[in-house]
Amino acid sequence: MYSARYQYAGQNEQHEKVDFLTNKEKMSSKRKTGVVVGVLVALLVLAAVAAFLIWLFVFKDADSEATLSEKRVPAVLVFSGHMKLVDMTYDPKLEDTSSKNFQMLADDLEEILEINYKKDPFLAKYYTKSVVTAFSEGVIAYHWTQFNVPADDLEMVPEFSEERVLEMLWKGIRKQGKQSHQDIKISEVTASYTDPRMARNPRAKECFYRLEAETNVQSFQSPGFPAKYPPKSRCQWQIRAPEKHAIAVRFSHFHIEDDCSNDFVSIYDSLSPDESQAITEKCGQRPPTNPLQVVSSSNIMLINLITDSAIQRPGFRAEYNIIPLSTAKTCGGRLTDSQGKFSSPHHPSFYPPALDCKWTIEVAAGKKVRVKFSIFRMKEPGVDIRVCHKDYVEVMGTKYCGEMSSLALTSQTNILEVTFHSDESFTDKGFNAEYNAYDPANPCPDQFACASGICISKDLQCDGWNDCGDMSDEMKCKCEKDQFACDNGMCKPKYWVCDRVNDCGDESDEKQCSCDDNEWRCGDGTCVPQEVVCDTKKDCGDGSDEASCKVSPGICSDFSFKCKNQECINKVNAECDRVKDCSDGSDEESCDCGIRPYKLNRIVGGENAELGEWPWQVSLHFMTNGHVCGASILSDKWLLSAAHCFQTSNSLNLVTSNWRTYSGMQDQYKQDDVQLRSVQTIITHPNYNQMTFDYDIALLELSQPLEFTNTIHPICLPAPSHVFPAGMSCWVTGWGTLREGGRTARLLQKAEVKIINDTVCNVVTEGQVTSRMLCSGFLSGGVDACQGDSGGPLACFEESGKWFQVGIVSWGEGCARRNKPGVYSRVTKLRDWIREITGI
Ligand code: 4AZ
Repeated sequence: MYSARYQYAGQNEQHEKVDFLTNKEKMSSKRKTGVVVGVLVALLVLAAVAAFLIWLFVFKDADSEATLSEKRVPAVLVFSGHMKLVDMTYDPKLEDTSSKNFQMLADDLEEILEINYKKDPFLAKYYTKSVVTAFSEGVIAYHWTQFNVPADDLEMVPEFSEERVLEMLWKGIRKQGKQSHQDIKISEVTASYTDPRMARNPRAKECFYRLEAETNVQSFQSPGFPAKYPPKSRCQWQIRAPEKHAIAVRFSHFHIEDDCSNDFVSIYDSLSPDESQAITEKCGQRPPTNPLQVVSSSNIMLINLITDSAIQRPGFRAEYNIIPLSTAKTCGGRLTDSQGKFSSPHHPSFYPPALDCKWTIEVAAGKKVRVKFSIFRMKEPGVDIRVCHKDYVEVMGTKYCGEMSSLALTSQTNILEVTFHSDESFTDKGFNAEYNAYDPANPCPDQFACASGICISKDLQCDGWNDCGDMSDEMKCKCEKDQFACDNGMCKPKYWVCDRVNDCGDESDEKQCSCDDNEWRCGDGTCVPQEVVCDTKKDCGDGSDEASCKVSPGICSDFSFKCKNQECINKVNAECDRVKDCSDGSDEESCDCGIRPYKLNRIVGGENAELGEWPWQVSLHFMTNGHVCGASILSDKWLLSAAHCFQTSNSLNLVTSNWRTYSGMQDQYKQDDVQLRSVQTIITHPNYNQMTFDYDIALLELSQPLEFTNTIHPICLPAPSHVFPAGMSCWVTGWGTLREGGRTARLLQKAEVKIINDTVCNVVTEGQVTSRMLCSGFLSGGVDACQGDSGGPLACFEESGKWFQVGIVSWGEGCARRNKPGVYSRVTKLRDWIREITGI
């Protein structure tokens, strides 16, 4: 695969799902230290608590479909936090919940909490219990308190604000000296709203673990791992380290249900599940290449596993150890070499909370500094990335946060300062950066200097493509004869005009293409009379006039989805869209395809695919030649590939025993979890034409069925009526050569390409495409499939949440050449033949 493109933020990226609980996003997460905030804030918090409770008890109740008006459920409210005890020496025995010391002090504090809460008649009415869960040096006591509000009093719920609870506690504690327990003095107290599922009583010892971290790596795992965690788990791990140490935890295996509101793991930089000190909350499945790793800011950490009764997954296994606090919190420094690298603390692990670092880059006088962040992920719930009021990187007075696939900055002088700040809650992977000194008089020797300071090849200037990321390479261009002059001054290839893609950015390349009032514009840009639309006859070359017709059921055209019972559905892309359209349900049958079982880290730059990212991709090895062609998984027994991989001048290519198929592979030199299968039958299309590459399709029947795993899963096949419009972004994958005549790739490559309008395709291929072919790529060149990618899939992600195979890599004039896009076999046109042979 050839790929010379630079990826920009927001360009059709699919970001890793953010796993924070949605209800919590609405919650206030500011650390409360007994300060009573203004009325306005109190009202906001009240509204947030009310919204959460309504969600929790009305919508979230999975076991009941009844609404609040039909069935009122009592509310359980929990507030958790910590108290600082003064004039008390810390006794390590307090760490053992079964020790006398723990029990006596916990009992006293629980009593103090109860007395204070009960002084407020309102809180007293609903007060249920207070529990002290742990102590740490300081002396800090961790606590939570539960209030039960009966169903009849639900309207009282908004009265429970963090401010009210805190005010009551604080008032009582100030007067504490005058009451019983005079020996206990509390100087600070916090309490914030907490998910009741996380309120655990360590004295009950049910799924509650105390771990002592040390230099040696130790491990722990969720109950039932690697089989399944139990339903309705409420597990807690309190991890401690010696003073002046931080704790590092790495989840080597992590597989929790995908829906974070049901099952999740939450990690705290505290011994209390206090939202204001949450490090992260995660669910889903993570491949070994993207493990979850976290570091605490001090010598304590709390990990919770919460599950419901619906779906159980294997859970997790984690390794933990200590790092001296001096190492854990050391970051920043002076960088004086002319080039170098630096990254956020502990990257790619999550950086620790509450940390500030500063890097001062100083290069030779007269030079300037260019910094490129290749990975940038500092994402937090409820943060406006224009303000970045929580965690951020600051360069030349601008704060950066959120997620960016690339960020390049240049200095004004020979010195550049980069500061990093993480607050007390929610951390992330951070960043990886590279810098180099450059001469401002000649910032990019033999290259084009973008306004942002980065350098790109001169050939990319004025090629119609935004290579700089800030459009500076496409401004002030003199358009060539074969280029279209956009209204905004840019030049684009003439072929891009009227292809339904807004290439100029100001729509000027698509403006002149509208049809007359009584006409309809086809997908390929041609105009047809309005009355021929939805007349069950194909009038547009691409059939788009019949693609989305809501004609009466039963009327069948080439563009209808045909149900098994012969019924016709006149709806675009009806198959596997999670809506049952056929009365026999056949449009939603066999839809366990086109999904990625692994949750992926999609921010990694470059074009290497991640393990499990394309689980239908197969590598075909021929005799002793190693990888020669690609294929895709259709079912446990059938692979789809290109006929030209088998029908060659060499008859050995048709001998099944000469082929080996590798599924679940990412690295050609690694065979872990890869399934090797031999081929039982090779079936090439009877109409395959070696001269024209028409009907370039082959089916391989495997000798042994595949076992589907996280990295091995079939892709969905589109129905013959499926429409993939021009301009749609799809992905081609393979181990093909990285440039024309080059060597095949060791790691699976991915490239984003666009479906090209059929008329343009026909022009650029000089009429060589048949209706069994389609073009995809970029007319400006730079990204394409290449030798060795043949037989592999061109996959498009549909709104239904599934990947469909639109094409099979077939041919092209060279690779990634200007105006020479890749040509693919058109799967929709060959769909019926696939069904005939395989029954799929
Ligand atoms: C090949 O030789 C080949 N640029 C595959 C795809 C393309 C070119 C050549 C498309 O297998």
